[in-house]
Amino acid sequence: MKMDRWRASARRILKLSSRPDRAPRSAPDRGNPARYGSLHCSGRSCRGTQFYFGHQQPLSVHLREREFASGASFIQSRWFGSMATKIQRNPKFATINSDDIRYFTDLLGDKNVIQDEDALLAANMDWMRKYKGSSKLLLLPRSTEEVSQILKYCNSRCLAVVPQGGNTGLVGGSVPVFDEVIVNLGSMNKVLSFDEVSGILVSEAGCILESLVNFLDSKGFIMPLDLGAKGSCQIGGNVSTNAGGLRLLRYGSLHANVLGLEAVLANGDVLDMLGTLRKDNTGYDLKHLFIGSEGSLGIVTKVSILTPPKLSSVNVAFLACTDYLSCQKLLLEARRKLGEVLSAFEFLDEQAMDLALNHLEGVRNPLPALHKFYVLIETTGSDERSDREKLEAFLVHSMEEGLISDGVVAQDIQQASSVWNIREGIPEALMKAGAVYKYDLSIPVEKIYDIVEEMRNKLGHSARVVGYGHLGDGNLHLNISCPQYDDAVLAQIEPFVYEWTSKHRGSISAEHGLGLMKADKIFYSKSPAAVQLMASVKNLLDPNHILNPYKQLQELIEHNLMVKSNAIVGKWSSSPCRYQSEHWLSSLGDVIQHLISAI
Ligand code: FAD
Ligand code: 2HG
Ligand code: ZN
Repeated sequence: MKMDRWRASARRILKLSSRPDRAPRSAPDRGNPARYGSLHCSGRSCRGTQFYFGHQQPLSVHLREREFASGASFIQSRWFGSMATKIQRNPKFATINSDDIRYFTDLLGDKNVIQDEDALLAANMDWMRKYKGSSKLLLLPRSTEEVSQILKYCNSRCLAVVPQGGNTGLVGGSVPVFDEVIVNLGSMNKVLSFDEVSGILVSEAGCILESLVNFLDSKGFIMPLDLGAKGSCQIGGNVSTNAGGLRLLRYGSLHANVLGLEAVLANGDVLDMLGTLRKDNTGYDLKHLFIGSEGSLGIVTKVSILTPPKLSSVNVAFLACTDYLSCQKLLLEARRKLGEVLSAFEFLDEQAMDLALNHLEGVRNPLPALHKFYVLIETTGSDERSDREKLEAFLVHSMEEGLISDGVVAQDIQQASSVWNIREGIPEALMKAGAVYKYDLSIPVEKIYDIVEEMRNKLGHSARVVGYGHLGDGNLHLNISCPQYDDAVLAQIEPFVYEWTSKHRGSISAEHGLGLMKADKIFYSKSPAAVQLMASVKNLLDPNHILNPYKQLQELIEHNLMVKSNAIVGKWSSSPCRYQSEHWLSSLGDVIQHLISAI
């Protein structure tokens, strides 16, 4: 019976000692359109996700073009958006002229100054095909000095700039809103040094994450960060979004692993913080400002990162649970019983599994039936026998306690990969299923699934509500999938989802950032005083606000500040959360005053 089945499975646990790193999920053939070549890795390192969908309908180009021609943009249109905010182009920004092109061509050479429409199309549009800008210029610098010259020039001309990495961001931060100059770091892709004793890697910001993974693999190390977009995202983009991913549970966030970085400020100054020390308490640790600042404070050009050694034994289990409470208890049990070998604890619900099975090529259910919840557990350690025994004991105990209703343990690297493919493929499956409203929430673990259920009750049959994510980190990916975008559905989701999260002391952005999607939502998760200080930092480092305009808190600074902030504060005061403090409420006027006077 089930118990026997488990025991049988547990006996068959296979160590993956010879190839501990799982193979990246193979990229489906998406009829890759023309794209600026330097951003592609080649050969083996390209097996991770590459983000083009041959099957997708092209954007409704005529509509888009009309919108952009009118000078105002529905940032997210009815079909591609999650809010109907209309943002006007800021007239203070200059538009590109022939002198500018001449300057950039002299600086970078013809082939690194891209004006070709096809190449620009890819750079103007995000991975979800939800946000589309109308930039006429893509620059591909090859050195810090070139980045510095670009920014110095743009600052002097008041040309707005969007720093871009692999363009895999999920909040619209990596693409222009209007005609901002795109500065893509893809040509700055060299590993600069690797210390095999300390495991400290120094690289340029444009290195694709998977290329670094492959480089380190040959040295017996791994990256402390792993995510489904590894085949395209760049380390500079990862740092700028403070990407979390699948290993955060074990190795911590990039704030813990990035030892130093080099960044170019808006005025072209190069800030050298490229330390390689584990400990350095001399003054403020300024690199942290750039980790997660989404291109709003400077362009990250080099990164120094602490990498852990590759361990010899990896096990992957895919388990079924009958309810969410069992997933929670299983997490507690995994922490207790697997302790230091636990390297991932991911969960997905039945809806997520159904999407993966129906939309991903070559994915099949490793279990004979469908279940309400699934948990993917990975252990990574150095003692094969003891790791195996630990996992076995954990599985048997969890089965006896009724926490698991079924499950499998990968017998080899292929099986481990195919289980990981299910989890990593969910964003792609969602894209294939139609329109999707994405929310990336930090919520106390015991409450995580409540929002999924509440949303389901609210939306009824009008949409499919999908819950999955990094349960070990308290990070839910709430996705609402519909055949097409519909403002009526959106009105039921927002602001409810943000208010709910704020009420439960969560964060409205666990790991994806604010970008354009949540440019005016920061107050749901941060106090006015904190936002005020952020605005001061922004004003100090980028006084002309040329870096990534309309995104993050800049939208608050530049547009409709009073109205939006007051509206949000109204919501705070009606929710029993920490933002109810009268002091904060009364200080908002000062915040606004300060922000306005700072412009
Ligand atoms: P981009 O998308 O190009 O840019 C993201 C932001 O960083 C933008 O605001 C941009 O302006 C800024 N930026 C980029 N490069 C620089 C630079 N050098 N200097 C300054 N600013 C810069 N995210 C997670 O956190 N965890 C996940 O598990 C995860 N899984 C994903 C799975 C899939 C399939 C996809 C498509 C995305 C996933 N993401 C995940 C989101 C995304 O991959 C990450 O945010 C990633 O870190 C973005 O890197 P990028 O190089 O693509 O940056
Ligand atoms: C993941 O964990 C990514 O797969 C994407 O962060 C999350 O699609 C999403 O909502
Ligand atoms: Zn994630």
